[in-house]
Amino acid sequence: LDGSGPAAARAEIDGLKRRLHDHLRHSLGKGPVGSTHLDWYLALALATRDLMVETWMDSTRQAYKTDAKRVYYLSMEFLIGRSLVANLLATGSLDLARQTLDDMGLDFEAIRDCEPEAALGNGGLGRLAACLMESMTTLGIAARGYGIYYDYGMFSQYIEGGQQVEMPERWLRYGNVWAFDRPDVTEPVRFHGRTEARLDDRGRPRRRWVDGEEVLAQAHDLMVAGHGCWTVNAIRLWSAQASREFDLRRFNQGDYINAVAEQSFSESLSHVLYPDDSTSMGKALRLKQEYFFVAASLRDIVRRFLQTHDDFTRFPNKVAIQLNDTHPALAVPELMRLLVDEHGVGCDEAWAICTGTFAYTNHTLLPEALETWPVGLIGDMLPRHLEIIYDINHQFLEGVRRRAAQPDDARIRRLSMIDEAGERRVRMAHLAFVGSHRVNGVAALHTELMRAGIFADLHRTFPDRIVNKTNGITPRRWVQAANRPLAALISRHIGETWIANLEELRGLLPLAEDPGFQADVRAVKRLNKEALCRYVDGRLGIELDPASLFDVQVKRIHEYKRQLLNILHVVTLYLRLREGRAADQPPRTVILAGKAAPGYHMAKLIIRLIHDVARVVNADPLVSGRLRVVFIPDYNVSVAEHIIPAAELSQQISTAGTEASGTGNMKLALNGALTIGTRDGANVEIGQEVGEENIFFFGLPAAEAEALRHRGGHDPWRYYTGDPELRAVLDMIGQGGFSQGEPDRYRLIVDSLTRHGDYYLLLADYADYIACQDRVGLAYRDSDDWTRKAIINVARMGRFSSDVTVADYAADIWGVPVRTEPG
Ligand code: DL6
Repeated sequence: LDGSGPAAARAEIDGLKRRLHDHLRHSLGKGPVGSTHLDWYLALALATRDLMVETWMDSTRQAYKTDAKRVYYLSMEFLIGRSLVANLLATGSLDLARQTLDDMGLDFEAIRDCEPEAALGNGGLGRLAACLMESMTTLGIAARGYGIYYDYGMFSQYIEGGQQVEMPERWLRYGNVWAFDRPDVTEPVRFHGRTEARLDDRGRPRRRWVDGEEVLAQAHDLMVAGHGCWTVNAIRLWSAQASREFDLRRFNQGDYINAVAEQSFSESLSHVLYPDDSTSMGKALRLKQEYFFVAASLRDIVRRFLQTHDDFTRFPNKVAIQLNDTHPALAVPELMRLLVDEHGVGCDEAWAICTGTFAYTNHTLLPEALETWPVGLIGDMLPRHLEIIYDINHQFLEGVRRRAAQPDDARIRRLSMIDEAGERRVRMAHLAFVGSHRVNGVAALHTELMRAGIFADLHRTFPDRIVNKTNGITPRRWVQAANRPLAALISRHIGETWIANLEELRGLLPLAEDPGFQADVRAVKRLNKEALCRYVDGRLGIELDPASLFDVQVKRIHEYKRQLLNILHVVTLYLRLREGRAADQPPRTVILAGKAAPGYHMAKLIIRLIHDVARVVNADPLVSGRLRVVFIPDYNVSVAEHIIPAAELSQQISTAGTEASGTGNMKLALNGALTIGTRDGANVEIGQEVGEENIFFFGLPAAEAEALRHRGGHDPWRYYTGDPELRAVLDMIGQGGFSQGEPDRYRLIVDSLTRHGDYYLLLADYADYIACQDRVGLAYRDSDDWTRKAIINVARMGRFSSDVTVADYAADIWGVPVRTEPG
């Protein structure tokens, strides 16, 4: 509502009502009588989409008119979440929508919650892709995301008897209002077959890829609105369709059943997202998915380029392609193939075009997550690509040999794109690295560790190639939409422009000492905590105390993220409370949420332990009112939007050197939670921004953790025997204190710590962590000072806006301008 008087407001409300009724009738074929919340959701989403389409067309026209350099973001995952509120905000129509629905006697929240979750990602990597797309659009970049239109995104997590059960989620069952399906935009993608020699039209020897089978990739365009809706871009997602030609042949042979079966086999390619972000699962279907979306996207990109250019020399000036991790690394040999085999470009020129175009982001140092594929598998599925990989590897290693002062075979073996130890495998990170002009880490520490660790040899060979681009988060979704009360309070004091220029939050710094502002910030937090209490009560029937300290750890469940360390603290506190040894600690509610990969036994056991501990603690009258534990099931973007605004303590406690960056750490601090964390990932930079006195650091730093773990010397048994409190905690868990009737249920967990090396160093960090948690508890009791620290955290989080991250990529990697003003 623009505030230009009640009559104008009335007219706007009536206008939206008309548009809603119009969509209900003409787009959905329904009348208002008997319409469900879902119908109204669809009508409202369609009306909002209408507001975005014109801008989208304008943005596209503008990009063509100015021949703008395009940025293409290739990612297997886009963890978008719901889009209605984000798009209502971007188009400036959230308040109008609320008021109109109110006026019609409809419940905005219930309608909003009908939107299926676009959970096309596992966690950090996919959510980063969504934040970066929004920021690229806000900054007026002619960007396009490319990925897969999975029928089944991330599974839904149910808890039965304290254990995770996975259920597939058909998020497209009502269609998808935000996507335009493009049956007219399809790209053929070939698999298998063979290669052969040929002569091109100028008589030069060439190779080509023939035979095999074809699958069609069909485009679906998801609109992404930037802040203020000055620009709209699209994420083009591909679904697999059986190729018609292929079917016809089989039909004509009378083999109807098998033709149909083949068809659904081809289409199964885009059925499901692999639900694991920490191991490379080495399944042929996954490799097929990777090539499928890469091949379709590159054809699309090349075709668009050729609409306005007639030779490839300017390709790197007009096209930047960012590889989100190694999953799209086949783009390197695929672009070489397109240029050399299909467009007749010479090999050297093609290679210069490739390296000028690609850049690669690394998201993990965990060895088990680094992708390698058996040479045999690639050779069978993508025979031409294997030849090209061999060629570029040969050229690359020859160059290294030529430049080397003396031969060093060990170094050559380490640099090679082919791992020759055991079964020969293609190292996708090496392929992506060598094929790119820039390779980036996602936090300063992570980038440093890349240079010193997994990429040390490549870094010596290309000393300028690795750069840092610390992750960021979009403040539109993570404050403006998720935390309306905080956004309104901030805007009352410093105006509204901080939403597009997050550094302006520094304007809050003088208010950190102001008791009135502190009281307002506390009131906002209390409101959000009460909302979370209602949400938890509604979903789980568990009552939480909004006056207690809300201590939050929400993220994928993984041993390196150390949810188990959190539980060791909970049990320590529990035992102390029972024995009357924690009188100075405030009441605390420990909130956890996260999914475990379906095949990750230890992570699932940790979820079960959390539930068992919660059951015992929450039922014990001796600690009633002092400690509560709750696990909120089915963590996803929308659940995060409920939890994060209510959090007061943010647990970021991974073993130093294991979490590449983290982005939950940024979301929580931006919403006024104080961090308890290790010096890992972006925690380090958050600490530098907010000041050591406003964050709770503990534990071994990365270098010491590495030394302890790899040069020996970590003796977990010594900690177990030397610390009676730790011993009591582990004994209680290991001897059935939380699993009566099955005392050995958690033996595996306890043994992994005490007897099997404690790989993630929980016992080494335990004492420091507990002492740090004690300090947190005491600090929380001084609520003025706690709030002051929380305000400082919010005020100094500006540099973690994904706008800042994108501006940095734009200047340093893509070479495109960004817009700071609308228009
Ligand atoms: O860069 C986004 C995000 C980081 O913030 C997390 O620290 C990191 O764990 C995550 N990585 C992945 C899986 N990586 N792979 N492959 O999600 O990326």
